[in-house]
Amino acid sequence: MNRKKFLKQSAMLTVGLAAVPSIALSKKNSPLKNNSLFSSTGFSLPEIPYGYSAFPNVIDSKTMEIHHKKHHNGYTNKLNKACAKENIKTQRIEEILSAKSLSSSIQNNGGGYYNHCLYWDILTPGGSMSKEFDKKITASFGSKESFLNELTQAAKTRFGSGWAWLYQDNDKNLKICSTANQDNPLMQHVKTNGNPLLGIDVWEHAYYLKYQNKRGEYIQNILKIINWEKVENRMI
Ligand code: MN3
Repeated sequence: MNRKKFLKQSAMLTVGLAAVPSIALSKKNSPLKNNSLFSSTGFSLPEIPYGYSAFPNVIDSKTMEIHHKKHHNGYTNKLNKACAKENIKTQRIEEILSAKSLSSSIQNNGGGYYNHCLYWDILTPGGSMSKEFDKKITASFGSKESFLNELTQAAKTRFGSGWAWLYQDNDKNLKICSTANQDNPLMQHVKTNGNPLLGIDVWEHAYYLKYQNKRGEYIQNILKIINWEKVENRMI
């Protein structure tokens, strides 16, 4: 990173946060919208605009409800506790997660908070890629089919709990990766560092009630309900 860019990015940070995000993060890019802001009560659990029963053939409503009300809510509460304990007052979760080093509590709960906000945000009952985004995907991965295959493989082969991602690396190239636990590409210790565009939760809690051990089927189905317009809009 050159000095000018470094200074520009440093200036974006809230005073007191001793870290620099490795990529420029725009407000437009946040999956969190107003939920991203700290208030006197901290981060809040975002609403799911389409409800728990929006995707009966892909994710059953019980899984959606437990995932949101229990898992995501748990990460939210623990993140707020960790922020209070560590005196973190920055406004945006993206900035917190881009810090040079993270406590395990912020890494796990901040990651869990952000990843699930993004996950809910990029699902929709029936979405399609714009021609322009389709072209970008084809230019980066050879074809839309090979892109979907590569993403599916990343999600299927992630050992244990974690996430598969479409992200932009720090040169803004479109890339696919997977991360363990609640890690994501915003985190500096993650080698595939960059700007997350799409995240697929492959923790068993995301699919086990409906699919049991068949993670592959869950992945195949969830790719049918991606809001590609939102994924595209997250590009920087
Ligand atoms: Mn989850």
